[in-house]
Amino acid sequence: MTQKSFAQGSAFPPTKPGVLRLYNMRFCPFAQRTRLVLEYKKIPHEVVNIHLKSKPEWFLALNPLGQVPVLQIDDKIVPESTATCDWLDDVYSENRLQPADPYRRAWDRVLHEYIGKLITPFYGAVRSSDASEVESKSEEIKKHLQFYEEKLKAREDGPFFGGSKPSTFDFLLWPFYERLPMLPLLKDNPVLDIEADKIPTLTAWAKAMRELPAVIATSFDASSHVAWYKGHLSGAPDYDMFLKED
Ligand SMILES: N[C@@H](CCC(=O)N[C@@H](CS)C(=O)NCC(=O)O)C(=O)O
Repeated sequence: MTQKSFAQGSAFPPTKPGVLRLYNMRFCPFAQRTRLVLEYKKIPHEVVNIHLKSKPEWFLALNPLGQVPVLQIDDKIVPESTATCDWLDDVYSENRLQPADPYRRAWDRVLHEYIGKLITPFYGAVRSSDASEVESKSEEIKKHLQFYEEKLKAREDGPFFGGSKPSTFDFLLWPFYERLPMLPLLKDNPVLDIEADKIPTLTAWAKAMRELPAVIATSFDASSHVAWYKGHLSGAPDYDMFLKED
């Protein structure tokens, strides 16, 4: 299967019985969550990348909201990153990602519910051209990172939120954490750095995450994220950026 994105007017790539398919966009942090679970659990699958500025008709028929990620196998279709991660964990139930302990599972849900306090100011800052607004959003991000720092530290069994191995929440948070270092580069302002020394537990978490083959397989470095976002912000994103295919 080509990694190049499928756009409006393209022919539907036929599905095969019993083969799990992910509709993806290579730079989408939400779809990266699903890819992390697929890679971590070594679940066989194929990937169909979607051109989100010119969506194929067959993709909109599949998910009228027009968003990735979407999983498909035979007549089953699951959109929404959190639903895809839980579904994969339930169906491919070896090496569970969701904590067995109900209290811990409840708190992972809480930590996930609060993720917007990171995502909203981050994308607000990415899109803003007002330097003082960007700095105040960066302060919000840092404040919320302290919240995650304290929660992870209190678990005392790291390096992961899941303990000695990752849980679903580690994979829900990671794609956004991976993108945080692009802000000072994108805005050319070192003040926007997340200041790793002030969040030592999260910094150790990020180091452990970066060593996971699933993270290595799905990550871009900060300068690649910057290159992608510059195109995205200009209104003409290159969905096939960095692909070596002809
Ligand atoms: N709530 C969704 C958000 C997914 C999302 O925002 N995906 C973006 C790409 S990163 C998308 O498909 N955008 C296309 C659009 O909204 O038209 C999830 O968690 O899966």
